[in-house]
Amino acid sequence: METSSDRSKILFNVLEQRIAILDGAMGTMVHALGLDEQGFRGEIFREHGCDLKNCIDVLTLSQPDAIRNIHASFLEAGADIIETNTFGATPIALADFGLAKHTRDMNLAACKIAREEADKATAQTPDKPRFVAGSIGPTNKQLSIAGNVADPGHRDVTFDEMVMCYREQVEALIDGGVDILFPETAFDTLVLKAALYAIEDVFSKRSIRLPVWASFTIFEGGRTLSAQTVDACYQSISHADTFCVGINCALGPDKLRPYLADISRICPVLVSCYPNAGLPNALGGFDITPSMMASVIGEFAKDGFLNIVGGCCGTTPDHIRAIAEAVAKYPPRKPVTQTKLSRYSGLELLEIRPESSFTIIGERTNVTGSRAFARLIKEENYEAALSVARQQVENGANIIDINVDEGMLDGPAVMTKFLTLLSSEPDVSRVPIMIDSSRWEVLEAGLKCIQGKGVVNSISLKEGEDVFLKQARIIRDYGAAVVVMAFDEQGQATDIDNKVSICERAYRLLTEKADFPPEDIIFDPNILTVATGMEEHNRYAINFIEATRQIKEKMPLTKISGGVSNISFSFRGNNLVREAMHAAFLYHAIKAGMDMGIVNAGQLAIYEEISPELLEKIEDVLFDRREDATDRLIDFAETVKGDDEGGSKKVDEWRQLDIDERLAHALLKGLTDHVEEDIEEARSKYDTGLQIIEGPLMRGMQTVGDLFGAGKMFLPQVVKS
Ligand code: THG
Repeated sequence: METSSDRSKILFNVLEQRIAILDGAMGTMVHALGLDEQGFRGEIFREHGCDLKNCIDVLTLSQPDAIRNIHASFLEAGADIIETNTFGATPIALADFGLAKHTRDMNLAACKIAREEADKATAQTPDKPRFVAGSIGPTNKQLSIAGNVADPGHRDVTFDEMVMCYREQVEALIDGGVDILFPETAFDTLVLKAALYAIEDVFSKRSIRLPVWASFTIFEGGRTLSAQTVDACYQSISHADTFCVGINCALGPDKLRPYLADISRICPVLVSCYPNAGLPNALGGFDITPSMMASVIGEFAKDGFLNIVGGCCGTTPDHIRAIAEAVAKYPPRKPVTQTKLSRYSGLELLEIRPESSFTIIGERTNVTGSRAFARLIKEENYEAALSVARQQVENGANIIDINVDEGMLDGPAVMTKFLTLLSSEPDVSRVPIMIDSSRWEVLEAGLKCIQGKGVVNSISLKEGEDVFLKQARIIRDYGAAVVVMAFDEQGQATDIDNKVSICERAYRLLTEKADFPPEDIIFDPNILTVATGMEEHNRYAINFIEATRQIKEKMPLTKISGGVSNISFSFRGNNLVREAMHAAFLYHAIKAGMDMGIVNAGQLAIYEEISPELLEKIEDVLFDRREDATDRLIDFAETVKGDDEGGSKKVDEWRQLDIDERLAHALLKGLTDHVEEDIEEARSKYDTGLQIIEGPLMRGMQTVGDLFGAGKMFLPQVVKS
């Protein structure tokens, strides 16, 4: 007897040879039958307590021959793969029709009908084997989008409930003998992640695997309903072992083109597309004819975008026949080899390339790191707490770190609430999320709330290898990247060798035993406080920087991060000195290979702007250059106190400079307060406006370019300038 793994081999063989054809729309074909309420009920559900009209899935049980005929007509039209009639056959979706308890029989019966028809067609044309894909729809519930706009923090279901629901369907589909598991028409990536999580869970419990194919749907602007871009969406599910990813339904074939091109360009697995025949017209019909559809899809095939193609809403056997003919002469797309880069996503993709500038992780959304944020969270003023996150993103944060670790708070509940609310704020949730906690329950609660590919901050070898690996595998199952602290059973690493060897040990475990891609690992070799007066702390900055250099040399695909504000805790209350220390520390750490850091976005000083006197004293401390370095910095710090509100306004000293220098300074710092008076003054000095532009302004821009090039300015500062 042929087993499912034999059939997988045959399927992959076909997909190497040619573009495979998926069937068309079940719903459209059913609609054409013109069934009334009694028709949907059939004999079996004659007495059922609620209306069943428009419950396509129930027809598997009430009108099995109708479903069988639809499969047969698509197979006859040339489909290589047919979908089981199970799009809505999950307990959650079936509950609307009072049919949840029929989930298993419905899925089993749907598989049986599809299997029999596919096998019959295969027997008739042995050189064209046919396959059955178990259709898994998005349900009628969302996880990333509020069901009710008036209550953006509420969800009708949890991630765990969604996983449970999908698990039931997946088990039945596997028992029913499908060749492919096919979560499709995903419009909320977190729901898709739940389906993939359930699939993986069933696979590992049964020690089996089947090919998995995921397809999502997009709207105007090329985003999912939950607002993710195509590349961000792919990144969110890139951890899952899919053989094919694609787009279906959506905007109709012609408008899909740019997004299909995007996914085809980045995707290391096969790519599919099965558009609808346009949106339903005023009469409920579809306007795109088989030949129109075939000509657009033929172009996609010609341009090498496709491995599997078919039709969604409104497509009939005639559409499938025309599509099959149009693509027959083109070879299948070749999957691309993706460069190994660290990639994360929120609503948008964040890709860290070798030439990328420093990645800023906003630190303010942390109850232990910000009194203001702590107060807002404790008062449950979530609206204002969200604006702290927004302020970090507006000030250039590429990722936001979220920490609600506080004794009085219910960590998992608060993390869930905050992340759920955050997902309704597209201007904030466009960046990836770093879930920061020292409690595992809080980290796992956070993982269940993010539709993007986020980062877990952090795990370590503190409690030994078993706990470490267990947590790492779970993080991997949710598809997140991870921060690993240089901490082991003996404690926190402070010297260079210890930091490096702990990271190497963690690396081996993660890559060899938890299937973790190196590019998803972020090491944090501990930024510890200097200038504390304790001699053993004097080399903390040097040790971090040197460990960074060695870790990057030994494990080049990994990333290095750290909590930058830790370095300056000795100068609490003196933000001017703290910010200068952060800038100086980062300047050197980045040169050594530090990729990202948790910082107060918007409060980074510019290295070049630190007064030479202060810089010298700071670098004496950072590099342990003299015995009395700490004392000298403390004494000097007394004389240069900035305001404690978090700004570093050097009491408008720069206003004393001459006009050219003032313009250059304002430009460099992005200051607009005095712009009008200064321009007036410049106009009286220069003959023409152009001379001002070509003179002081161009020189200012030149400086900005030079500083950025030398790693002395960060991207948000350049943008502000
Ligand atoms: N590594 C990793 N994660 C981390 C840290 C790290 N997460 C937490 C922390 N360290 C990084 N975040 C902060 C946030 C704020 C401050 C320091 C580190 C900070 N806050 C002011 C203070 O305490 O003086 C608070 C000022 C205020 O209340 O507004 O300095 O190292 N992986």
